[in-house]
Amino acid sequence: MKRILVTGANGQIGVELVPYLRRLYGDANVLATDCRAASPEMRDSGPFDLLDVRDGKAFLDLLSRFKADTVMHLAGILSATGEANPQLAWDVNATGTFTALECARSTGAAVFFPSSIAAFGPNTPPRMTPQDTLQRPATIYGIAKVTGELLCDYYHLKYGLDTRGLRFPGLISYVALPGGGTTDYAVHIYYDAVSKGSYTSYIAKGTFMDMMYMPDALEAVVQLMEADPSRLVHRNAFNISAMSIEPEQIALEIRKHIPEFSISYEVDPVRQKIAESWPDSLDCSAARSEWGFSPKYDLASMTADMLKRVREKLARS
Ligand code: NAD
Ligand code: AKB
Repeated sequence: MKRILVTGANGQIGVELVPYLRRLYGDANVLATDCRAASPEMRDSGPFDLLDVRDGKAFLDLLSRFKADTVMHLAGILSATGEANPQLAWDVNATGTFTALECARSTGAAVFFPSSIAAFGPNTPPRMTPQDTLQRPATIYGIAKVTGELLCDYYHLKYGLDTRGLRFPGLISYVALPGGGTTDYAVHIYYDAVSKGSYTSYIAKGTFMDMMYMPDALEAVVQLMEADPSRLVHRNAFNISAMSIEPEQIALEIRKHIPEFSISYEVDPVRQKIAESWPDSLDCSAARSEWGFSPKYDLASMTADMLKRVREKLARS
């Protein structure tokens, strides 16, 4: 990777991935794009252009003009927002991914595709979910993610495009708030712990989902994209996770830092149903053996860092 175009750069991942890539490859070599205007920090630290990923002509123009060798295709509508507007979710997530791949086919750029634990469904084996297994997701978001995974395989097989990707678990971070997903509770809990000392969870006690701290996710993206292609058996849709957790476990960990912290529950049936259709835990052995996936943060170290960073952030605002 030398020159990278990032779509959906203003989102939870993009606001951290773009600066991370700019530090590694040079500010001028990472073009951030989004359909929404950029923050001053994003705009001032390197090139930014407005791009709706459904606009193939504008996409190809930008990709060609920037001479990007890699597209990091982050633009998307997350699971809960997707269930509220399935047509929009399909349009952005599936049509947008097809458009990204078609543009990359025209220029020969490599493509990074962020799939999700949402690519699995209620009849997928839920514990230690294998890399290759049954995928019949029950959300429009998950259906579009499986479509993206299959399209990435297809563009590699048919056109030789260097397509790679990860199945992200819920990502926990303090820089930007998450954008309408089911796993968002695992970010909100830290903000409410610091600002209110309590949290009301929309996900029920005992509902396990995979999660990962953002620094590990950023490292995994670059590790995969820089990996020796001859070692990649799967190429795309690698299961990755750092922890399989449920709300009470996060609360317990927060109490080690804020003893008076309390958690209560007002379960949202829509997001609860989505959460129950996703795996409890993933088998990440393919990612470990094919490109050395090795996350550094567990629940304890992530919680300590999240509470410190959120405290600093809220004190500044
Ligand atoms: P986000 O919702 O925070 O950000 C998505 C960004 O895409 C936003 O800035 C939005 O403005 C932009 N966008 C939406 N429609 C667009 C369009 N038509 N054209 C261009 N930009 C558009 O999402 P995120 O958390 O940063 O996730 C990025 C990608 O990673 C998504 O594809 C998501 O499905 C995937 N992913 C995220 C997580 C997670 O926990 N954050 C987990 C698994 C997969
Ligand atoms: C969501 O909850 O929609 C995302 C994801 C796991 O894909 N965080």
